[in-house]
Amino acid sequence: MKSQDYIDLDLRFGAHNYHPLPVVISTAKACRVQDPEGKTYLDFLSAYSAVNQGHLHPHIVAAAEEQLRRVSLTSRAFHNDKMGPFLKALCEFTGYEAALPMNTGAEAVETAIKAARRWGTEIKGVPNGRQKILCAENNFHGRTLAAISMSSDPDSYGNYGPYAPGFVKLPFDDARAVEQAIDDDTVAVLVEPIQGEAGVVVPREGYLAELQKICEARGVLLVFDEIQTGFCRTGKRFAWHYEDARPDIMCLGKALGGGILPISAIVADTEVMKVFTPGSHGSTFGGNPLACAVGMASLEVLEREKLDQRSFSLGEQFRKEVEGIRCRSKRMVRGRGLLNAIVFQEGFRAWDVCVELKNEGLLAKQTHGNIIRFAPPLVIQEKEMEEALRIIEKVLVKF
Ligand code: IF1
Repeated sequence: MKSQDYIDLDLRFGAHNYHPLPVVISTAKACRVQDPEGKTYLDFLSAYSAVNQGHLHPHIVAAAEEQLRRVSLTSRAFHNDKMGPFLKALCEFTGYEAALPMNTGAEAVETAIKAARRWGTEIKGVPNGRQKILCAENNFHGRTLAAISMSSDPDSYGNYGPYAPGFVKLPFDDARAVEQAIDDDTVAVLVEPIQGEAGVVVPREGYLAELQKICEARGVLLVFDEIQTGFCRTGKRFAWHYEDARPDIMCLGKALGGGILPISAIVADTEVMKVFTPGSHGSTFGGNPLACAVGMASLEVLEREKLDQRSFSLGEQFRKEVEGIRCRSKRMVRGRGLLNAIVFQEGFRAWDVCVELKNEGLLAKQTHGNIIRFAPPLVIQEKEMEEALRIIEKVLVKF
């Protein structure tokens, strides 16, 4: 079958909840993917940062294969011999005392919300039902009902009411607004340290540290959603490391699964994590031995290959070179590490650029119509980065 045949099948038998670029991927290795016709592309999306380690990293594949010969799924009704070692490795990698494994990013966010609400009632003393969580406008925290109840994007939340109560949306990058909105019922502040879907919006320096100080002073938990920004994507292990603004809870996902399985978690210190008691939260698949083996290997790759440093230095190069490209419609290049975006003028159809980039052999996706996100696997080689920059220049000069 040809690419178009697969696209037709998707349209004929699938729900139309996406508008993908017209490209079909059938194989992949490291930074490159291939379509059924055999054309190869540089992957500059990395499944929205879930493939930081590169497609089918041999170390992660080997861990999965080995585990598939042992045991894949036990449920949490029993212990398994992979979860403990994985959680220990995750705590050491992140610098927290405890971790709670789930599957998708949205579930990690739900878990953080539940932890914060319980902490609010059981430790802080907020009456149950009154717990309030402050979040940011233009956030993206996933597709569950709680996550879309925080959303300010009608595409995400439209006609899905009634929404979950207890969330207050405040402007992003405005610590003063947070300070003023905190009241006796406030249990947490939840933000992305860099807003991904909003178009890679990097807050002013000092914002994250200010949030941390305000939350500490007012007895409110600080929760960072590092699902997209985490695991070396922004040039540090976590985006909050730029400001040493340690949150009380981190939501983790995407690259924790090394591009192989959905693996998510929250990490926190025991003081917070102890609010979970038997029966109060869980998942059939969370903490399964296959996921734990893959998660552990994913962390090992990030650490051994120093992907934080690669991401940092290649990101500097990327932004510098893209800033230098002559393109009439380009307004701004922004980002950290290898999470970057080109912002075009208002009303510009970035989709057309993505189609041209695809034709030239590079895959990237627009957000908000006039912004393109560029997020290659962090294992990208210098030569591949140069190849990508030549393609981006060749296409951008036409716009
Ligand atoms: C889609 C966006 C990126 C996330 C943050 C939680 C989640 C995500 C900060 C939920 C997920 C994904 C979802 C994916 C597209 C993608 C995305 F454009 F929608 F916003 F990356 F930028 N917190 N983001 O970015 O994680 O439950 O999906 O595992 O198609 O919805 P999930």
